[in-house]
Amino acid sequence: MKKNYYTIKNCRICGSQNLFDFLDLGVTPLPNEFIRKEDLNKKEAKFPLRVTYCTNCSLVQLKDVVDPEIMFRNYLYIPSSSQTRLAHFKQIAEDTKKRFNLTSTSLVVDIGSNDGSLLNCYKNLEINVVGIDPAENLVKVAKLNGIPTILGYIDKNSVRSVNKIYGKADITLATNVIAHINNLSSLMDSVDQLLKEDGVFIMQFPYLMDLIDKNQFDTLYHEHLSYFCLKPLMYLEKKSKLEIFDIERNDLDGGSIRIFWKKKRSKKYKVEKTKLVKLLEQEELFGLYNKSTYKNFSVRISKLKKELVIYLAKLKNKKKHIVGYGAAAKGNILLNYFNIGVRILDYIVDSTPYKQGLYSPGTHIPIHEESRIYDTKPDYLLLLAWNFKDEILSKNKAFKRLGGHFIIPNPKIEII
Ligand code: JHZ
Repeated sequence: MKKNYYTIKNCRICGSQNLFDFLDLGVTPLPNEFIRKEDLNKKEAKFPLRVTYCTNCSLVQLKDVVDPEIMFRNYLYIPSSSQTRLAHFKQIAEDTKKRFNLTSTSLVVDIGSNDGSLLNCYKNLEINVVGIDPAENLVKVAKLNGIPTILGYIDKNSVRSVNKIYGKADITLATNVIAHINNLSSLMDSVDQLLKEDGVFIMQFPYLMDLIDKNQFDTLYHEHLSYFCLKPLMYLEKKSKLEIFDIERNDLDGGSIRIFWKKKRSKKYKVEKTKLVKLLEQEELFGLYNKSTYKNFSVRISKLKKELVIYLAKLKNKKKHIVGYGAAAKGNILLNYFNIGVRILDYIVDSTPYKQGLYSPGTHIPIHEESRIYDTKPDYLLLLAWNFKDEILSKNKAFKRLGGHFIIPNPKIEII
């Protein structure tokens, strides 16, 4: 059988071989490969999940690269399953419209446009949009929602199609997708081709400082090849035709960062040098450029695993009923790494219609719609989608009133 992953020897940004392996999350199924009932007895494909740190440019990255065709052709995750994310998208559209003076003649291109939720916010502001996405099922949905979308990855072909049919872009967006892309130099070349001379590239992703600080180990999974702070992006900048001119941090997904790029030859936007230098200093002070930070992180994760597993076992000894909340990819990583299966969780609830009726990868826990918790009234809900804690707690006040509790797994175990 063809091997459908390979192991890197060099850093994906700077090429250095000085890689320090600091975390091994085992050999696990892909966290978005939900299983149909009739396939439960079939052998699941599993892949190593090892994390390494480049001591040269400070990029944290996966050692093992799974063929993207396996992960992204049919994709069950949709951003529109959360009101918090949709509100954040609306805000991105309004902010960028204002800041970059977008009008009805402007073009916004979204890389990894999924079901078109983000572009829909621009469309509502009467701005022209086009998406690029490799998931056949989601491109269909986006088109049905009136969002023109090109099926494919960001590469020469998709860029040529956009340029030919829609022209050059004022704004190119990449929210939560840069981590999925293996060849980052080629991405930067493609974006350079997409943009107008004074066009802007905006990328957003969960920020490494937050990930380490808040023990978000479960966001480390096969789809996410890189975990960025600013320093490695400075290395990428040197090799690219684009440069960073601004940065903004926000609270989405447990702490994200937005990076604004422009063409090096464009003089339209001032480079916020002081801001960039300050963040690099903050990263250094926090320890993002030290091996020991990552070693300590790995020790904290082992401790967290022990504590949560013991806590859940005690609840089960007391015959308590526990249900998972949110069949997030990150949740599946936690369940597999902590070995939490059907003996602990009765089922998982999730608001995504595509996930309901399926089973969680590796652990084979059934996934139901959210209302089921009010039928079976479990004692505890293990919050797997912890990044939407506020939204989920606020819509389940009735569960609390019934005497139920939430277990929040990180940054440390919290019972609400
Ligand atoms: P959520 C995905 O990761 C995959 P996941 C991807 N690789 C990525 O980078 C991040 O997104 C950004 C459910 N839910 O968004 C919906 C409820 O059931 O954290 C989702 O299945 N009820 C592209 O999968 C899950 O939780 C609710 O009220 O880790 C959250 O998944 C809410 C708010 C959510 O992404």
